[in-house]
Amino acid sequence: MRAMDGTKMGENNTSDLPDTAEAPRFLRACAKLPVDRTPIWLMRQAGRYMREYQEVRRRYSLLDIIHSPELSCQVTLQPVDAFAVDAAIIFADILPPLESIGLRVAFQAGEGPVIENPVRTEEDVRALGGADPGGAADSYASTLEAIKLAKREIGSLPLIGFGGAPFTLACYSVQGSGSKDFALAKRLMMGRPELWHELMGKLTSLVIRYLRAQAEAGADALQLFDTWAGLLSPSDYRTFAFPYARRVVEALADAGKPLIYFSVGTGCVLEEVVTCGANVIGVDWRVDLAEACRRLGDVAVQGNLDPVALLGDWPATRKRAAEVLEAAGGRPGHIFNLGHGVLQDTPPDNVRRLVEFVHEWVPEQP
Ligand code: 1CP
Repeated sequence: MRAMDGTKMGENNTSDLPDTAEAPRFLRACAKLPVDRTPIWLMRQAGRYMREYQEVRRRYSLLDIIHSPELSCQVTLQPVDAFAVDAAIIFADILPPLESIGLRVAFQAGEGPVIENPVRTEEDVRALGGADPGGAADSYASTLEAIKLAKREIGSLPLIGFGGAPFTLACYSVQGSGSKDFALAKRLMMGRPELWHELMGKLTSLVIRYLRAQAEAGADALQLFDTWAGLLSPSDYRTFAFPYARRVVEALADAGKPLIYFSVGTGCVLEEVVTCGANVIGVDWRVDLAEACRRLGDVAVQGNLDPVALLGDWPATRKRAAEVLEAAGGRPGHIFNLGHGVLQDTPPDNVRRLVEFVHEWVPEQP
């Protein structure tokens, strides 16, 4: 694919983006094309901080919502109706698809996810469905339906599909729950490297299938969440996690949709992160955005306002949002986002103001 000025785009994945001025600004930014305004969407933009979401959650569990295309579509649209965001993200979760390879996923009252049959032994790894879908895709069939429904509702507004990166999925699969350090998972990785690689191979195949199915169902872009990558030393990340994220990106290169790789706590290895080949690299707030852009080179960048900045009075939020915008300096290919998901205590009015502020901002002429 060629950029608007006819120059060849970088080596990272290309997508079927129409090279027209009418293409939505989020998709134009994914392709590093010039935009009229900086596009913005927020990770976890649907969720607990919204009254509309709380109302749905009073009547339905998280899994009820995810397994109902209608409810999932309804929740996906809540932030689209409330704020002028430049993309929707399908309401789902990274863990339920694990059921298609034989893990049992539950969410307990405290909202923490639980894997009822965590992977601990060779037999456990062997038992996982792996590359054989075996008709078990039902665990995410409702998400694919929800994508079709949501696409019908939002028209040209881009819809983002997503999945967990293999390492982050392995963390939950082995640990069996959330954790500060995922020590059980890392212990298996360090103590049984061959078993770890076998597990990662199976998770990688699952994520590739899941993301491809979302693209085919109509998702306009795909994001790979590597939430726990920062728990690894650079050397372990390089050996045990990153190659599998890269394999996902490579396998989806022909899906024709922009791919975003978002990893948390990987500021020290950004130069390697970009070699996964994704169109867009998402960065957290622990790294200065101007520095991240320099180190990442010729790729679109998404981020990176500290989610806590949205909790306080608007002037404090605005100051930090302006810093992010100025650090990106209006470069083509900046997608404004938080450095991680929206927090539960976020006042929705701050989100509304943030979206307006980002859309009003124009870079200073040099
Ligand atoms: O009922 C609820 O509201 C519980 C909270 C919740 C929500 C809103 C969970 C449980 N999952 C979700 C939906 C969800 N999960 C989305 C929504 C789409 C959006 O609007 O953005 C997304 C993108 C996810 C992805 C996800 N789930 C990640 C990766 C992103 C991240 O935030 O790092 C992870 C790590 C999960 C696991 C998970 N699911 C739920 C919780 C509380 C967790 C994290 C548990 C932990 O801290 O270990």
